[in-house]
Amino acid sequence: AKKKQTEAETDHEKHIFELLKQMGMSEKDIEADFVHYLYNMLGRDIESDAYYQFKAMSYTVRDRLMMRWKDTWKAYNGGKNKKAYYLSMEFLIGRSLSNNLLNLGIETEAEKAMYQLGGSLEMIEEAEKDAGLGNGGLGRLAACFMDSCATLGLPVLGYGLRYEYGMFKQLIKNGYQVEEPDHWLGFGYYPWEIQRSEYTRVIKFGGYSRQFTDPHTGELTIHWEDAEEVFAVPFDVPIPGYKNGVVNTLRLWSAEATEGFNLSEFNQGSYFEAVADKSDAENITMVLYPNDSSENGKELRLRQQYFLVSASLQDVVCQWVDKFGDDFTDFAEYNVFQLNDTHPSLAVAELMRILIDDRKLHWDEAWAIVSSSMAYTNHTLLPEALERWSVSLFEKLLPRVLEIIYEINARFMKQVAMKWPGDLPRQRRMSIIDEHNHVCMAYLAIVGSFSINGVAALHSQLLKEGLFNDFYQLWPERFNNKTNGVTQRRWMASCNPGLKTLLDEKIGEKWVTELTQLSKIEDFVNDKPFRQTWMAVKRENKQRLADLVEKETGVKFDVTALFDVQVKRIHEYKRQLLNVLHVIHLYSRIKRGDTDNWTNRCVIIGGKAAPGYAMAKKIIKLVNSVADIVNSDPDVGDKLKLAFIPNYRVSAMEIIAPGTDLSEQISTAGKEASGTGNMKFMMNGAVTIGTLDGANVEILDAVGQENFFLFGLKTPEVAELRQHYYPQGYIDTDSDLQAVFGLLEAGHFNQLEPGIFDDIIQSVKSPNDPWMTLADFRSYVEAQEEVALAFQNHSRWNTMSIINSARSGIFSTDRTMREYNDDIWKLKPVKMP
Ligand code: B1N
Repeated sequence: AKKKQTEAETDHEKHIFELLKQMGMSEKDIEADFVHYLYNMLGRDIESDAYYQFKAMSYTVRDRLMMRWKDTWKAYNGGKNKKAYYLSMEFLIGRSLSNNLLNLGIETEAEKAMYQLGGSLEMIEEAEKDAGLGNGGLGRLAACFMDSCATLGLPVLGYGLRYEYGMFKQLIKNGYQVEEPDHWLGFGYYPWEIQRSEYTRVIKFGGYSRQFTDPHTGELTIHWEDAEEVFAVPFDVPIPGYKNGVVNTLRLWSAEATEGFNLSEFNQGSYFEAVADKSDAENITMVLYPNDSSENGKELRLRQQYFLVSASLQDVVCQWVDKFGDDFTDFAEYNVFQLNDTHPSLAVAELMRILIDDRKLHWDEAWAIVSSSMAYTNHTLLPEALERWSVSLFEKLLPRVLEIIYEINARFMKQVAMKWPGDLPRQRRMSIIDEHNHVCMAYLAIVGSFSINGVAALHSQLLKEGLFNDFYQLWPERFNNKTNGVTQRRWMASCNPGLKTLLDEKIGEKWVTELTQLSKIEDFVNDKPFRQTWMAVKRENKQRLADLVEKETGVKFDVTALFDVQVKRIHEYKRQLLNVLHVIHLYSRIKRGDTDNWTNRCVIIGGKAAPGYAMAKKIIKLVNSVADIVNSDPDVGDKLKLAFIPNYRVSAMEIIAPGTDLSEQISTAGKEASGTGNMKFMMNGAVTIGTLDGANVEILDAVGQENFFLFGLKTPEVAELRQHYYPQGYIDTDSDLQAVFGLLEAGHFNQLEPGIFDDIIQSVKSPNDPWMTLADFRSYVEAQEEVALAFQNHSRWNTMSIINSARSGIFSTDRTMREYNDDIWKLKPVKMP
């Protein structure tokens, strides 16, 4: 009877699935559903704000993902399949509507549907707010990874946090950055997400840990008592693969107070206070910390990290137990966790805690599982970005987790002593607990992981030689490189329709899932009509960018000029200052009439500064101040323009990258782990001016010296020069530099605000300037002169542009994900019917 019943159920299910699968993809179906959502569900009409129309279209598209999503989930969870979990504090998704339409293959249908209704798809796509749940490269990389995994059919789940407020909105007032909260959810929900309260997990903080011996069995167990508890509620976001029927999941956790939160206060009769205190719990996922590459050290940040890690690991372990009970013998063969930097590195200790305290495994069994299921990616060498949390904060917030970290360290220290007997300095250097009583999160991650990778060849090399050298000597086999990439679906196909049309016509559509196909366009490098269209596409994209600049800043760009662009977070190591010094140098040349054979240039700088990073904020002010003078000087005219684009974000880059001629990647050698903007520019036919840093090294390798403007010191030269760096020497021997500092020090750009740039001037002139800006000035100016000459030869520039794009095939995250999978995850891709 039971069997009959289940058969009947599956029959019903089949029937339901048949009904759902009739979800049509035609223009008419889309039109009907759009109208249904707009009028019936949202209670709006076709005249209403574009934002509601965007929502209606998103629901329409999401409907068409649901069955695929369910089927994919089934394919992953049906048998016993290995899965990977990408744990990340950031997923910088940006907009999703156009991306999801592209991946479903129904862009044209949606366009026609909107046209029928008298609307425009483009307009409603632009009404979508960016999901800015990340700071910069690290967060955007996670989003590109998700897109590629879905496209490759890899069973990878993203785990992150559903911040109420994402990356702040940057306004520019009187040239200064002003931050405004980014309430990206608007009123209500994100249209792409599905709340799944049934998978809510409970997260503990505080209290104390107590050993407990069972009076009957004598068994020792550990209890984490008197903790405050917070709910982690998951919201799932669908991640469709490109036209392959796969829909992967990004699961974002949101904090909610438990009913029992502050129960003691309730019991003491402080009803009002107890309810008001609910906000303490819910604050955990209130806001993204806006620091890129710098440590923050705030208690709430540690809470966020533990909240993410504990919720995600409980989620995975509970699903395991539901299916296989308490048998964990082959858990590590079927589960692998990729840690996106050290931010989720508490996972090492938390999985130990879950396995030992909750699942009653012995230490050695648990450690064997943990240390063969964790893999750690490092994203920075900057010492100021390395996370260290004080032991006292741990004692207060995560007492039980700290005990486990102590035990991990004690056992690890024994191992170090065995390998290097008597080498106390080394033991001190390698201890997870440092001499200032801080937990070094990178060391915890390394000790607990079977794979440790950097994000570009140079970066991975420097990790082995420098920062993690002791660990490399102990475990050389754990270290590997995985050069970053970007997804060509968003960063070419979706954001550069002109280029897509040209490529599809010339080499077919295969490049969309196999980017190395781009090399085929080199066959057309001498084909006249192709070259002309290539240039025309670039011209059109430059016009789009010029329109954006004018709208945002009022500055008018001449599209025949060289568009010279540096967009990224503002940081001294990225050297936006070097760029500004060059602009001042050009301005000074114009003023003294040194303009023979001149190339007109429009310089764009954009990026956010961490709100507490005073020097970065001052650099923004300097850019704006120089821009004011340069752009209003009639002597300058079209020869030179400078614009600071406010509120740089994913959706802005979708216009900026296609419209750029020259990509500025000018960090001090050895400081930029990889960079990914450099790849987006390259794909879209920009030529790079750059140092030998991060992935620039590999870009140069791919395009050759003749298609890249290389300048500056190399990493070992930077290290060597540090010993005797004397910046005044460069000024004394370089009249151009003297002219630049002459203007700066005379207050030419800040006549109404005297002295405001003194700290900037001092910092670059200081022998302690870690970024050695002046050391690279001459060589940068010379490289820029070559750029200017090359650009005058339209034909030569066009060839360089084509070659840069043609050879960008290796910088697809499809390649990156294949490498992660081949070397680290070892997942079986699924094929959906
Ligand atoms: O990660 C990117 C790289 O391409 C960049 O070179 C690198 O700078 C960036 C703390 C970071 N490294 N570290 C961070 C972000 C947030 C935070 O709170 C550090 N971001 C990077 C992708 O590999």
